[in-house]
Amino acid sequence: MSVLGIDFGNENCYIAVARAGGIETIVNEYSQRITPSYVAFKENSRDLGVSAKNKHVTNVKNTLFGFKRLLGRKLRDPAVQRERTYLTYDMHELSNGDISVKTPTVDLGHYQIELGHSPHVLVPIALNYGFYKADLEDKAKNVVFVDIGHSATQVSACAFTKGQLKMLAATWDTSVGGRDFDNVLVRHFAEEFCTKYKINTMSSRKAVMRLLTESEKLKKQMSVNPHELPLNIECFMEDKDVVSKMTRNTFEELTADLLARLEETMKQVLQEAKLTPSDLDDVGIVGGSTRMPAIKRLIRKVFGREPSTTLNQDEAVARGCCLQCAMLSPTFKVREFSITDIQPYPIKVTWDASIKDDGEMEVFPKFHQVPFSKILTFCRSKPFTLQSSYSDKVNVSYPDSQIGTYTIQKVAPSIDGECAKVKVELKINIHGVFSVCSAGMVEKQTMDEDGQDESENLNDEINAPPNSEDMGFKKQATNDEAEKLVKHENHLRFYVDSEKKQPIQKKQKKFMKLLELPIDSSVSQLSRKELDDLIETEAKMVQQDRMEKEKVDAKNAVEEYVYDTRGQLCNKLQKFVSEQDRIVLIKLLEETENWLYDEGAKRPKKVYVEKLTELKKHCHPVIDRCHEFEERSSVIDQYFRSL
Ligand code: ATP
Ligand code: MG
Ligand code: K
Repeated sequence: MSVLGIDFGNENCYIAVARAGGIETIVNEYSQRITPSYVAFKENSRDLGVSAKNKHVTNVKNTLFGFKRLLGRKLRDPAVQRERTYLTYDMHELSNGDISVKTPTVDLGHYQIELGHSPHVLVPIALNYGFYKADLEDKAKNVVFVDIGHSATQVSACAFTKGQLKMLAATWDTSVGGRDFDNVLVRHFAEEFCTKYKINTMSSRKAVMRLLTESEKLKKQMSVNPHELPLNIECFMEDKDVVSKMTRNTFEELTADLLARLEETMKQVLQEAKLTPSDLDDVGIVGGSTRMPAIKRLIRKVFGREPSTTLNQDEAVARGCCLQCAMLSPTFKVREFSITDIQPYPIKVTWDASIKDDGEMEVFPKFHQVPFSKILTFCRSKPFTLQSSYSDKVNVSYPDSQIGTYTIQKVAPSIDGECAKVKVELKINIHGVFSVCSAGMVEKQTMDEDGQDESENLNDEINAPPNSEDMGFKKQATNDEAEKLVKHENHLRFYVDSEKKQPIQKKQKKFMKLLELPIDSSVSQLSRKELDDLIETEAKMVQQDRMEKEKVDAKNAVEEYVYDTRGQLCNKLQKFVSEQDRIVLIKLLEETENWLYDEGAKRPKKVYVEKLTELKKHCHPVIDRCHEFEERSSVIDQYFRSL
């Protein structure tokens, strides 16, 4: 079993794997650790990563990129409309509002993902930081992490103690990333070219793309060089070459409002975590854009210290994810390191309100510790429905604040006709995903002390499971004894009557048994079937990509053989073939070359394999004679040298 960590960035992906010796970032087919998050669709196959990005300009409409920020959103979502300005492919609306992109290979509908967990990406970074730190003590060390990538910015504050990481607060701004700095340059130069060369850059998609590429290059150069740097693009538009220049100072002036927004996000994290710069022990930076000197300066200004270089700026996320995964995996034995995350958005549940009951409750306030579960008790005599949603609509960056609907089934009145007590467990798991995970109906039972061994577990000291909280009754209860939860190893849940103050020697014990109830959950996510269909589509495309690659390889092999053998026939093979045969062979090779460019350009793999076999049949006798001669000479050579 492999353990992987993937940093799926808006612009770049990194993948780390756990090996016996530790965690390693793996390389792509170009031996690079960085792989662009690009997929290009062609008629029969796809290009992924580097080759897709390199050919973007020539395959504008069918090259998909920047799709991370579209995940889980409908086409009409304002955030998607904002993204459109960065993209070069067309998006369409499916009947359910989902985004679809038409490509030659396949119609890609359905981008979907769990809502709003982007800040959680900071946990792996922090883990990757703290896990290897030898100087953690009982006294907490406070560390801020800043991740500024291509499309967004995230900042978090954590407290580290020995073997423990606790998230304190997180802030983020999905509207400032490296690409926004590039776009400031694009707009600036486009304006300049308009007056200087009378060309309208924005009217040509290709021109914008070229200017964007050059602007990003210039931005990176400015990170290391404060002096005036040139921008040259030959044959930019209307056969005109364009030239311009910029200094780091000018660039920082032009991007002042982006920098101000970043400063705000950084300051906010201190407020939320109730920390001052003097409480901090370190500041870690990740993401490509934190290489900008202006951003390093901002960090010094807000946090009062030099950003540290402990983390691998580009690979920290993938490596941290991999480490976290290794901890969860039974295959790897990893030193214990406890992680407490926080829930970025407050979550509430609502239900059919009844008398003296407002029908809603915020169960997980903003920055509540995660993982965590809470128990609500309802008094009901028939099935009922709960709804969960994000309660702070303004700050959740999704138009739909709904999370899910959960119907607690098989609820029936108790034997004495009263409504039954139903315990519902609400949970946010280690991945930050909310669910109504279990429900149970309390049944009264009596049992003889000596008759049952389960009673051993029902001692007076009842421990609630870690990371959980009983929220008590959510409706005026007819029978309002307080109850405590006991969780047995086998997941059966029992409730003990807390009135049971009598000595333990009592002959008969009255206690409650919890009868598990089925929950019908509907959350906005792909159904199993939809997911399986997508997996199947992907498997087909992988298969097709492989077949296409084999075909191209087979064709290249023919082409290579033609060039190689023809070259040799005019060279070292010449003396091993009669002139008459040589002319015939060269003609055969030339015909094959023409065929490759003409009717042989697009044939199945089999045809190329057969073609190569055919060529070899004709040419190999000559090549074999040559080899034989060479071998013989080498043996004779060696013999003479050994004398
Ligand atoms: P996101 O985290 O938003 O999903 P990402 O993880 O794909 O995006 P990164 O790979 O962290 O993004 O960073 C890419 C960004 O960093 C690009 O905008 C790139 O221009 C910028 N960048 C990389 N190197 C430098 C540099 N030397 N100076 C300035 N910016 C840089
Ligand atoms: Mg990133
Ligand atoms: K493990």
